[in-house]
Amino acid sequence: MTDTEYPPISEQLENLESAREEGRRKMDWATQHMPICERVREEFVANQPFAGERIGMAMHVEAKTAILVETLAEGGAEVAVTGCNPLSTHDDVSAALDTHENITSYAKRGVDDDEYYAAIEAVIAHEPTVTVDDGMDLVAAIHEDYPELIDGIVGGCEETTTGVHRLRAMDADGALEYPVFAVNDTPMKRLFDNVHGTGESSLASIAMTTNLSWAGKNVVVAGYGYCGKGVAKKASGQNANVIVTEVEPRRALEAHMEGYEVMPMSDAAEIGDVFLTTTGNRDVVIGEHFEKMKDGVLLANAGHFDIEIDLEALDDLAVDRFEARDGVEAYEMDDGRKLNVIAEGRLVNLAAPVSLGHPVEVMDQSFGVQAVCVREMLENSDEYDAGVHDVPDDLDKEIAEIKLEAEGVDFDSLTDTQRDYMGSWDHGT
Ligand code: RBV
Repeated sequence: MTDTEYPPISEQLENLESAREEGRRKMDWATQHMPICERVREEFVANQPFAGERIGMAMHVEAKTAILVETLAEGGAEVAVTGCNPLSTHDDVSAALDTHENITSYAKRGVDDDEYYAAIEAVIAHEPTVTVDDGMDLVAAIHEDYPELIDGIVGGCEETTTGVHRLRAMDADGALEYPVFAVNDTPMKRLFDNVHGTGESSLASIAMTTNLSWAGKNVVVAGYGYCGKGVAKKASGQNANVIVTEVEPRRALEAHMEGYEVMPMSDAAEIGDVFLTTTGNRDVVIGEHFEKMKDGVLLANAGHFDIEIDLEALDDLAVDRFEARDGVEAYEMDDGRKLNVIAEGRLVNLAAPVSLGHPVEVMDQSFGVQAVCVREMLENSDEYDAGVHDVPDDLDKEIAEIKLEAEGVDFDSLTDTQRDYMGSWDHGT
């Protein structure tokens, strides 16, 4: 492995031994609830599909992600990993990972922009043959600053909606020079992770951070994609009155037919108690909205980047700001109203001090898909040209079947007659 200037986590922490122990304890807990990754790991240990490969990763480095990292390393890869958000890393887990002989972890919580990108460069210095990204920062850095490495890269995998969106834009510009799987877009990922994972973990993080109730609140959910649907459903399940804002007419109608109030953000701003953005876009809650908001509102973001709530505008409007609680910054307006921003407007389910990310069970599914996608990319690299690729459906089904078996859920299969019927067109009344 190449020496890099940015040091691995083990060279950055005091109390390294106790950090490693605590990180390992968190991973031991997670793995007990990750039967898919366990099964895939057994297969990888036996077959060593990644022998001789170098995998570079930029993800939320906490216990569940660590299980994916280990799963890949135990399949024979050398893995270099860093964070994909300055606040989502658990240093103890990062330290525990870094003890593995095939893993180098550069992830550290609370890094500034320079350190964040230095750690990404440190991963790239390992000259990965495969990249695994959450948000596309690795792919972007390689294309912009290290294009000479692209020839040696077999392909990549992308975890999240925003990353896939960026990759598709890059592909449309003809700028994406190696194949990448859109892991986010599989049913086993987005119907569970985006919906249930985002819904449960965002609400849990906000509740734990504020100690406030959902019941009886007006909760404004910006964006009714998969994540917004999850947040709206779970908030409604906690007895909140849910208001949805949307820009896409069919999604707005879907939300309306689901029983939510739908209105523009400029109207919702006046009545919301909690605002939760899930759009993946920028400037969703802006100056004119802050001016109308009630005293004491909570503002949080569950989208990948911290640009959905315009914090610069909020800061300009504020006459004072202070840390109201751990993870809560209060912005005081000149009329005395206080607007409370949670986790600096970064994705709240991972970036608040108490956040733990999505629940273990859904990440087992997402990371199970990731693991078999890395295997597929290396096994059948000839089949994938530069560009964004859908994950083969059989791989996604393989993960679903492992999960159902682990849950002890049996299900039906088609008879031959049924299969013939479904494949034929010559039947009618
Ligand atoms: N996510 N990871 C976690 N490791 O705890 N929680 C959520 C974790 C992923 C999720 O798959 C989503 O697509 C992405 O984070 C957004 O950055």
